[in-house]
Amino acid sequence: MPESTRALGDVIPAPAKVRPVPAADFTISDSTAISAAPGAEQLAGLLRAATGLPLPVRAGAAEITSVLDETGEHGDEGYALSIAADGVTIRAATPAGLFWAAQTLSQLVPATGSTLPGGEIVDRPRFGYRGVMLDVARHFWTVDEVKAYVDAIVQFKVNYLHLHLTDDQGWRLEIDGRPRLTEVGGGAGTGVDGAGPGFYTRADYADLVAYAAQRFVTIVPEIDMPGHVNAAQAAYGELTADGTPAGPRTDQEVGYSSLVAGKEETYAFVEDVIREVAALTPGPFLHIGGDEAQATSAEDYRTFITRVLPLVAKYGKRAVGWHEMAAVELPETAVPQFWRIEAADEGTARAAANGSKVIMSPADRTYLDMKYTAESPLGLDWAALISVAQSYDWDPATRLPGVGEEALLGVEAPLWAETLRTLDDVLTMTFPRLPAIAEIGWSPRETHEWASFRRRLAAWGPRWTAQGIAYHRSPEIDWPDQAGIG
Ligand code: TNX
Repeated sequence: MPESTRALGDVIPAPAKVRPVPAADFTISDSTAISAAPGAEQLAGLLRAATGLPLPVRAGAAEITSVLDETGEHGDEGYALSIAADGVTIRAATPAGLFWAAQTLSQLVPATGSTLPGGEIVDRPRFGYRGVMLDVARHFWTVDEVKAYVDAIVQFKVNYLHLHLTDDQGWRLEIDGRPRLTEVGGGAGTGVDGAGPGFYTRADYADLVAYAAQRFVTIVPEIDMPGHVNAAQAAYGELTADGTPAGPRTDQEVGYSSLVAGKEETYAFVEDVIREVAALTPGPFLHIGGDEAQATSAEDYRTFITRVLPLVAKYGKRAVGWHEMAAVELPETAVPQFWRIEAADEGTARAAANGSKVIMSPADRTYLDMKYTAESPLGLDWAALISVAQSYDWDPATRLPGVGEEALLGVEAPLWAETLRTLDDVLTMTFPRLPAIAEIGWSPRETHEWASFRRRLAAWGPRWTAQGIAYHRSPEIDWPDQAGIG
């Protein structure tokens, strides 16, 4: 039986504070209006989609009101939501807070009917960085596909989208003055198995950045270096040791390509790219990769990273890098992103002790490209098989010795694309594991409970189906629309 009223706490990520008032339910009807206020059109769009009701936005009295109260105590992204018999009020100090409140409210619309559960939610995130990474290099995803992905992830209050723009098999962002990067690296036959060609023009990228920003998602562009650069070396021979352009590569090997740390052409190239990417990116972060540089000597690696970090700062950005970057002493503003499966990492701990904030992406918990089970048709398995429970059952603040709660910027779930070919593939690997990571990033540790998460997650089955979002129907979850199937 589809439920006709949801419980006030039936939201992912779990809200910080929930106080139900059972007598105070509010039913949205065809005469309900939304007050003209910041974010009203986005709120109306969400509630219209969830209820099918007209919900006009109008000036003056209305049953659903939002209030931007900059003196309020909700922080950068928090909000208060009050549902009473005569209407709904949301308050936040920022438009982002109002937007996240709107996501919460739309999740409280039941599968049938439009009665919202009475009471109050006061909510704010545990971490300021709740990210997901999309690999657009191993397979290119169009602007429309990435926009659809943004729409899917914001429902879980994910606020950063890291784009892995370059790798051995492709270069996906047009760079002024370096046209061959995308002519060669984004052309036909690029991507794993040659199956993922394409690139973003500057205008495409700006369009994506703006679309995400309207939904309070900040793009983090990654230019992976000094390894993972075969596509760049195929475009420009000056980037190889002997000056000969590399041949294109479409296999899944890693660790064979490297920029040349001892060549000035390398840094002229890197500066051109960083200047361009920084200029196109309003967000504070620029990711410089730094992973799996097996073809770079340890000394060259340190030389390279030490030269590149100040270039990122020169163009006004904070450097993020895979945690190998912490082989050099990092400035406090630089952010190592831990991605391995080992129980400890000395470099990351040292960076945290020096004041750097860390992004947690342990591959055995957060990697959305890992198979769910040995039978999963998509994905890899080098780090782990990751069930929904496995992606939920960890705490970023106890994952690495020396990297506690205070040292964390937040969490991110990377989705590598070697085995993915369609947007449905991307969504199937993302859902339902991203909601687990998003809850770990947003919700207070005290709310963390598998039985509760599992129950709340089940309600997303029919909602994703209605939204046309593919997801993995993991047998760990009692999907309500599974009754009677097979
Ligand atoms: C390791 S994770 C990589 C990527 C691969 C991924 C596949 C990381 C920083 N590097 O090059 O795509 O494994 O899971």
